[in-house]
Amino acid sequence: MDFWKGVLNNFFYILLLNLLYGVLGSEVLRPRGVSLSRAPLYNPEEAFTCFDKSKSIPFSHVNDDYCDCSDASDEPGTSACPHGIFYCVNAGFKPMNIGSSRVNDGICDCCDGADEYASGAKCINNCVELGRFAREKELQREELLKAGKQLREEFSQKGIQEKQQRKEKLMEIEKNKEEADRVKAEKEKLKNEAEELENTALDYYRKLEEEQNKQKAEAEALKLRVEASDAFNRYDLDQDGKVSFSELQQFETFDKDKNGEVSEEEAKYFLIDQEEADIEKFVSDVWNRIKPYLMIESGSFRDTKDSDEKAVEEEEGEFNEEEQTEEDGEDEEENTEKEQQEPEVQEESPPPIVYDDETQKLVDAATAARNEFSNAESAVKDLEAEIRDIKEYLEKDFGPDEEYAPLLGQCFEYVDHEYVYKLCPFDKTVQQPKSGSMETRLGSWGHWSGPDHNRYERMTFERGQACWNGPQRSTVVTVTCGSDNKLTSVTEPNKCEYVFEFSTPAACYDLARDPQENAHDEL
Ligand code: MAN
Repeated sequence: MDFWKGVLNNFFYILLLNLLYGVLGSEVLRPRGVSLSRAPLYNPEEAFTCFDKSKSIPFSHVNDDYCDCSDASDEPGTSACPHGIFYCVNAGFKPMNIGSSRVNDGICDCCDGADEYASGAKCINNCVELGRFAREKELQREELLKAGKQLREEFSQKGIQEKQQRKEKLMEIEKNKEEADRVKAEKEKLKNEAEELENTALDYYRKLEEEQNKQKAEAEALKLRVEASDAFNRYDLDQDGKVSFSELQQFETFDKDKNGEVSEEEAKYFLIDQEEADIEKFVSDVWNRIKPYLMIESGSFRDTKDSDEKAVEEEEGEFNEEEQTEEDGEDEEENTEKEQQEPEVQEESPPPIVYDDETQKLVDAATAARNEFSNAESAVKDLEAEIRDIKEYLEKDFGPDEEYAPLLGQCFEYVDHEYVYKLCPFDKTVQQPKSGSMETRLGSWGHWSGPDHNRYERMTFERGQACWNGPQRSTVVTVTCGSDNKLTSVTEPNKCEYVFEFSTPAACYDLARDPQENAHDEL
């Protein structure tokens, strides 16, 4: 019975509310601080039940400045509950929820001043003014959106067209590449055939050359041995089959430092730091050390450096070791090089090989076939590079309608007191000191990084130049609707992390607006 009474009471109460709403517009009788949508939950004819159902209290306890409900629902219009919500009607502007602790705290939070009904604060109701201002703003925003959307449409058309053109071009190039591959394969076959013939024909000449080289090497080795043996006999003064350092001391040639006498050290140097050498040792090692000195003496040592200069340098390297300090390592290296230095005997260069007519024709044919193959090969490579570029372009995410495509290839600047910043969409962000010195890369194009509902509202550029003692530089670009493409602000909230703000018609979408902004039910 009680239940039906309650339903009826509620029904009449709601009917009454609706009637009043019809008469007074949005002014509906409800406890202070309660929103229109929650008004039916406060029925003066009934006990009030806390929203969390934890308690029922007489209706007279609602807004009695004593907190009964743990969810604060019984005190929407006072500051009695710690976490209550006070609803400002703000007629003429937009309604607002504020924390109930701000009720009667002497500060006007609601534009209609409703939150300060008992504090004595002199609040001015400026809701109408704010509403007008907001509507003007909204109008401007709509106009901007309208103009921007028109431009966005143009951008999008351009972007779609660009991709279409590239798709067509790609098909054409892929066809050309099929042909180029075919030509390349054909030219490769011809080249292989020509090279096989050339190889067979050249085999004879290669063997001939090998034979000649072998003979030449043998002759040279023999010559060297004869030379070395002659010298051995010359230096083996006592003819005991060994050349000793004391024998070498008799020859001026070995006076390396030219001080008028051949020291023991100097003589031993030529014997590879030994006391003496037999004929075998002399031929294989000692002669190689002596020969350049003899050649210098006779003036037949041809070298890039003046031979005297070289001799002096060698002396210094070898005998002034005490003077050497820091440059020791380098000099050692040079000495080793010098020790191994062979005299460059002036030889006549061998006459160029002259092939018989038949072979020459095969060589020419193979050279021509190689050239043709190499041309065919680079034609394929060029086409491959073109295909790669186009595919890379086609894979780029220029927005849902390709509207960001026209930004590729353009850069936008922002100048602050110290730097010129540049945003080159899909490429890079940079910073250049106004003094004109080197650019610093603040990031290379990474990806769109906006929230799920619109990932195109943010761009991320990453892997920029490393920061001193820090991370690599990076940039986040927030993208908003604007009547033209413009980099409007640059900040560096954290060291080497840059935030750019960029406005562009490409971002003039019709997105569902913030629900908070749509809460104009009591305007
Ligand atoms: C340069 C600029 C700055 C950056 C410092 C970090 O001066 O790139 O933006 O903060 O380097 O050392």
